[in-house]
Amino acid sequence: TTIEAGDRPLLFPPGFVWGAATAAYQIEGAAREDGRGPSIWDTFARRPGAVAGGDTGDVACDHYHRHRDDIALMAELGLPAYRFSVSWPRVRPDGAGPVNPRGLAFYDRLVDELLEAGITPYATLYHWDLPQALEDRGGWTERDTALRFAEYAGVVHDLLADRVATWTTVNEPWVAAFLGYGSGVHAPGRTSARDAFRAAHHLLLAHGLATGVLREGGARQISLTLNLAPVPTPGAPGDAADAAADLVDALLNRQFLDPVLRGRYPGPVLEQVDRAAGLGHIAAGDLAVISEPIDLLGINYYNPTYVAASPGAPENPAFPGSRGIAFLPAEPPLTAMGWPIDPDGLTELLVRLDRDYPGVPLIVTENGAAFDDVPGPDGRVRDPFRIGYLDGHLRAAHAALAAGVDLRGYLVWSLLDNFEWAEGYGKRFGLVYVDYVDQRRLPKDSAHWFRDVIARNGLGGNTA
Ligand code: GBH
Repeated sequence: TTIEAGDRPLLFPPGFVWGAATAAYQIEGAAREDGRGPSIWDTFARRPGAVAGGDTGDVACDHYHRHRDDIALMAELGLPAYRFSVSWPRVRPDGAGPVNPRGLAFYDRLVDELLEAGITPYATLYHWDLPQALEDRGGWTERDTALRFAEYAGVVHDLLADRVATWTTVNEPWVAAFLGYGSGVHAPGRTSARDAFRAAHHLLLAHGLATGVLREGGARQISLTLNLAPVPTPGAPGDAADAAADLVDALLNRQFLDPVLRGRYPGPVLEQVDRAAGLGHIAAGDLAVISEPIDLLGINYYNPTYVAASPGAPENPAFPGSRGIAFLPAEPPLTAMGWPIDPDGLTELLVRLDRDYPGVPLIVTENGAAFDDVPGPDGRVRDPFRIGYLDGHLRAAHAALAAGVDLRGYLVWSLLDNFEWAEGYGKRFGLVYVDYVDQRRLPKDSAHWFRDVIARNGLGGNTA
């Protein structure tokens, strides 16, 4: 971000939703309490070498016990909205048997406390913590898991529908399918293109079936959240580089956007599915279910994906069919994850979605960055890079609004430092620093900065 850009005050539309996000397994802890069943992440985290440092979500931020204090903190930080996820194995420990009232009661209390604090809850039903019992029966590679998900969605919706207006069915099905079942970097750690494509379809089906259940229950704000990224075309139309970018874009973005918003799979995706898995798992009528109208599309944006044609390159297991495509190393500036910082990619993405899939309101459900945050002796956490990252991406979001995109809100990933999946606790995305020794919360400079952004509904410029 240049100094000139930083000087320009920018206001967001009235009613624009500001907030922060978390996910159950990443913050709750209390993994064996009140009847919670094991999830695939409990199992995976115990696999030697799967998670950095051997970290697990057993305790995490202990949010299960500290939710009152955490909500008080959110109120202090002036957050109008909070996106959390519901743990399926807390609500229905083995995924298919009896519902666990004590697990449900936690979300009942959480939502009441949020509303008492004046914070609007945004509930996500699946953020990757599949009940292990369902994985033992095939997990997302089996159609049955989608049917069980729809039942679970109905149970949670029945409980909270009177207080929660906005629902997200599934978070980032690409990650759940292709990192969980393709590259094996995430739970359940399987490595098969066939399994990954089947998982992707069943996650989409789960979304569609749950959308039907929620709609029947009267829900009026139904969404799903996708991890989307521009895949810049390095070459001329039709050349090898352009074809490489198109395939990666199809697998990462259109594989999910097209079924949900157009009722069909893109051709290049179907070709890869057919090659790796056959088409037998895609039943007649599935795409009609998957394309049930949604009211809002959630976008998690971190960075673009850069590729080039490279004849000798081996297949990237997260992108079946990608033999001959190189995934280019990121260029600085980088976050602590090694991810590039490219706010223009967010504008490009939002403008493209508005153009290619018109009529669906958009919300950024995650955007943020990990940096090597360290509290000073005064307990203050100075995180100028995070402020710069968020400032740049808010300007990018504003540019999309100015171009006419119907963007309804922006939620920071994350409220708290938390269990960063395969990276464990070493990578810190929070607006609030968490000391994992004593569970102390320290709002970083970025948290105070964001409170001011929210208070004036935009960026004030350097002198404001
Ligand atoms: C989100 O995932 C999650 O929803 C959240 O739980 C998590 O903590 C947060 O982001 C930070 O990681 O092209 O193979 O290199 C982010 C998922 C990460 C998906 C980077 C695509 C690049 C995959 N994205 N990623 S690859």
